[in-house]
Amino acid sequence: MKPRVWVAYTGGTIGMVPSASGYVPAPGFLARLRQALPQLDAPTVPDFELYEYAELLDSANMRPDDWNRIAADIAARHDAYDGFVVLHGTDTMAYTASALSFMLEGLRKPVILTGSQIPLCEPRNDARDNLLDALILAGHCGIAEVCVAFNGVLLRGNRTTKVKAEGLGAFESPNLPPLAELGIDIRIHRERVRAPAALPFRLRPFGDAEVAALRLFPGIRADFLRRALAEPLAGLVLEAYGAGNGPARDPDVLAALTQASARGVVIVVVTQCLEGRAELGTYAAGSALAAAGCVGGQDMTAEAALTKLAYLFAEGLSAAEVRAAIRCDLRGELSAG
Ligand code: ASN
Repeated sequence: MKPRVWVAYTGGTIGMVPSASGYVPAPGFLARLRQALPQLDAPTVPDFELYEYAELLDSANMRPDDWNRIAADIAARHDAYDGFVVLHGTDTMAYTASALSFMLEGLRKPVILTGSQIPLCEPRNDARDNLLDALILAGHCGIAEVCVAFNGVLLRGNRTTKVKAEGLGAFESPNLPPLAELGIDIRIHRERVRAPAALPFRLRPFGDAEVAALRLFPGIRADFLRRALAEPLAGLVLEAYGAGNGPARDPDVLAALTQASARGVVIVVVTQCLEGRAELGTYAAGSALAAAGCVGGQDMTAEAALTKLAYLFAEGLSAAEVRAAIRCDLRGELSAG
């Protein structure tokens, strides 16, 4: 019997059509898909059911309530299908993949996000291959993780970041090699795949704790930082330089961070670099951030750090508990230093 895959079509370029103001998401994707892809009936392609969301989004419009909806829809069907595909825009796919990885605790099935850089309606497109790869992986790979399948690689979702606005290889996971490579054969690197958690499957929806991200830049002013850190902010991902360094020469900036941390704002430092980790003790300019109460996010992406903060606050943890948990590997989102 063929495996059964549930496909959620949320929008994104993959299903877009041209309009006067540029590409827009369009309903009726299943019919267009069947027409464009006669191979869908091939014996190697799983059976699938496609669910089209009522409001199809350019993923630039995705919000945490959309993540909650997608997670709840997968959770409701977790036991009934062999795997899941989420068709999604590329702009915020790394955020949704990271969010789903935290929300779907004890996941037992593959959840594969994909999309494309060129819509299916164009004669030259990457939609066809990405979609077929995602369907086949969801039905057959046996990887019980939230992943991104794109341009011939399968990446752990919460390690993924969008690295190209125009190229077809839009995603990389710079701190973790791919879980699988799709060449002539599909090569799965089983040693990189996480075993399912010992916990039973459970949905962990996000609440409304306010979390945000801010990229440091030379000349950042303390009053700007103070406004960003003002109530009701619960957590901030501070994208710092290199190994987790900041403008330690500016006592007002350090005071703004120290005061916010003392009020209970959790400030997680990640690196602006694509590769490597934020370790706050490497330079004095990083130790000063630690002294101001910030925690090093190690080699997490900014996307993973932001959604992990949202997840931990939704679990009802105190600021001290969130600071401790943020450094723990919960879903394969970080490597121990
Ligand atoms: N703006 C599009 C989106 O994120 C980009 C894409 O999917 N390639 O929905």
